[in-house]
Amino acid sequence: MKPKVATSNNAPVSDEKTKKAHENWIEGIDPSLEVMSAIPLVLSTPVKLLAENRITDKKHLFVRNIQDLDEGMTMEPLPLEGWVIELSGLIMPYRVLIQAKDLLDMEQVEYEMILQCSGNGRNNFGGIKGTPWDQGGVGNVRFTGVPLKAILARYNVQVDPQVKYITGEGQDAAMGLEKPDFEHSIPAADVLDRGILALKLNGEPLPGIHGGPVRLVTPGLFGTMQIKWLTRLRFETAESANFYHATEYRVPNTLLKPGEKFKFSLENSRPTWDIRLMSYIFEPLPGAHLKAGPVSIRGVAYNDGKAPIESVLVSIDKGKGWTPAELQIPDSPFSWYEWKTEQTLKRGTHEIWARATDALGRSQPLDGRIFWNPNGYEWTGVFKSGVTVE
Ligand SMILES: Nc1nc2c(c(=O)[nH]1)N[C@H]1C(S)=C(S)[C@@H](COP(=O)(O)O)O[C@H]1N2
Ligand SMILES: [Mo]
Repeated sequence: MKPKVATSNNAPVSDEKTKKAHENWIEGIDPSLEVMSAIPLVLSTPVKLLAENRITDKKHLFVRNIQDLDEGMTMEPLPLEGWVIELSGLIMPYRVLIQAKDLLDMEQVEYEMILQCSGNGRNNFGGIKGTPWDQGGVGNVRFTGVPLKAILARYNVQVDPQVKYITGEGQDAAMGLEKPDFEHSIPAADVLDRGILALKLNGEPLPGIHGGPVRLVTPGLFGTMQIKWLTRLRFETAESANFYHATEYRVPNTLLKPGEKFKFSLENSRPTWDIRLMSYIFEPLPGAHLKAGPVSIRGVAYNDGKAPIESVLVSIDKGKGWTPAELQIPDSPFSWYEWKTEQTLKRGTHEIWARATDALGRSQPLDGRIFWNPNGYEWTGVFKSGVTVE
């Protein structure tokens, strides 16, 4: 298979980067995914592919490695045989080794859920360093695995009531001396409530590139908290001081002005844990050329699963008037909600806007830049699709 050379809209990928990625193109990944970085591998999904199916096919699913794992650079599953996950920290017994293959004999649960990088939509903030994500760092997938709670019960592990965080580590290692090894702390309450050690993606063994053979998956949290190639869980009283947890992947507790300097500490900021409210317009796609008259408009909306999405409003006149779209309530609170409506468009150029609101009263700001933050995380602004009507 000879993949096409892909470019990102806002940040043309350097020829060198694209060449490198394509020399080692992973068989089974759609060649129209955009190369954001070759090493570590970062691939973005064109929105038109997201729009094709309710469940994002594994060949279309974005890839975001902060660190590559050599044996994980494949769409094939990695062997469960010999893979060990260590539990340590404030637990009794103080160290427990779990053979990944034994998880197959336990009861499995499945979540249909959003997997989304917290940097998704970063380009909307304008001029922020980091992976230049447009809207392609998200997918709606099914993860299947064994609840951590059930594993603790099965292995007779007692968790000290002082434990507040569970820190996950993967088999991958730092890709240079200047950076530490990636890890994240997740509130123990969330992981114990619904975290699973996932063995499957969309009903098939987890591909190496998506964290096989075992991945810590906690529905409702941003992608960076979904630890691939899981090798260890530490039960702790405090959040990790690791660079990726304590400095990166955080947002300030206060609103900043665009460009304002900010020094992150554990106290003045919080990790990008819960997925922010989002909407997408899948049809018509940005840049579409349409015929005047009735136009079918459809898309999706999602949040962290803590409250149902109550409405998606659509505007064809930059927010002067809004029409409620027909919303389809999914079985899983963690997956995306599909919505649709029909509007009559006159000749000219238009912006179609979509705005979601949930039962906690949260709604998307008309201008998402009010949540500007130095690393451009958690974009939650109204989705805007510019189209031309002839
Ligand atoms: N061990 C490990 N887990 C990881 C990462 C990583 O580099 N190493 N990247 C994280 C980030 S930032 C994201 S957005 C998701 C991406 O998941 P995907 O590559 O399956 O799409 O994995 C997360 N889990
Ligand atoms: Mo991410």
